[in-house]
Amino acid sequence: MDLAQLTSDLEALRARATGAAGGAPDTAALDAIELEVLGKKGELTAILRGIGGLPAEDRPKVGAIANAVRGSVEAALGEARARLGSSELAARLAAEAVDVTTPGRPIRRGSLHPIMETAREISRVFGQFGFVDYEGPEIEDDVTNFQMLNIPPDHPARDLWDTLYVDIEGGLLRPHTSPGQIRVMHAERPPIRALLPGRCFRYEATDASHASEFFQVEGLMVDEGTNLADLKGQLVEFAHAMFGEGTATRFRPGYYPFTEPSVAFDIGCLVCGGPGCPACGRTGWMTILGAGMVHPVVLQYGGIDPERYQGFAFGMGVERITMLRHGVQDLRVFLEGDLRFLEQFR
Ligand code: 2NL
Repeated sequence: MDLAQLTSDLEALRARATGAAGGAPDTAALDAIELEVLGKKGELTAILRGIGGLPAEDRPKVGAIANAVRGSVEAALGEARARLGSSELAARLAAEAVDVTTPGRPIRRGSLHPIMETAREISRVFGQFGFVDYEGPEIEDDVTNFQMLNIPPDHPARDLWDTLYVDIEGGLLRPHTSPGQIRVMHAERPPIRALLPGRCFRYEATDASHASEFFQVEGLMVDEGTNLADLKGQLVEFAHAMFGEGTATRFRPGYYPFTEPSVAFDIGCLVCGGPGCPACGRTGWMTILGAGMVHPVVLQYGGIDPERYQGFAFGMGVERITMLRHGVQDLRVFLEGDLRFLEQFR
């Protein structure tokens, strides 16, 4: 190996490597050239291995040429990198561009079940009269559910509710929300305006108007001098808010063991507006709730002095109210979770 041969090899490498850098299609090709030519195991290193066979005075000359070759190749690579890098960035920006004017994909939103929607509307209307929502437990005890509501163990009124009992001593699934109001009376001092929405349970054969699970909303107002006219006034306002201002109303005698006197509250039939209709049994009236003045004994059980305070209470089935509002004939559709039905209420 002599000086002339090494020099020409180095010059040939410079020409080939700078030419390759100039013609490289992308930056990955430049990385490959850099490794092949300038890398630890690259061609430049391979040529310089021949330096050992040269006379000592020639070695620095070859070293100087080798450094110059390295410099030219690095410069050519750097120049090509700058050129290719910016066109690659431009290509990537073009390929990955987002069209911000494309319409968005709609998000499927859930909606309230019609029963819950009605329960909230009832709460909203009575909320305007100052009633506040409360909750009671779904598993109740016999004392709160029956005895404190003036329904003793042998009272025939117990036949009105076919109660489901659970495996807890004295425990049952509440068949109405009234025991929750007993709990409100124990927890609060008058004046009380409590609304109690909640799920109730009865041993029931399911048909178009009965289910073993259903919702009630119950109201309780206790204050000095609360009377039947207060009850009637609020129920009429409620009926107008719920079913329309022009809705006819009727207040008539009823019976519950925990109220005295007790009333049934009707609205004019929404289907026929008069006699001769199957929806209201041809009477022109549909009962929407039961109510009455809280029995003095029940006030006493609630820890309230009936000589000083009086109260009214009312209770309604949310399924029934929802059926009347939306013209639904069979309450089983509320339990089935069929989206074709439920999506109509979105
Ligand atoms: C109905 C009738 C009613 C009550 C519920 C009540 C609660 C207490 C005291 C007195 Cl703590 N009364 N609640 C009163 C009358 C009627 O519900 O048919 N509900 C579906």
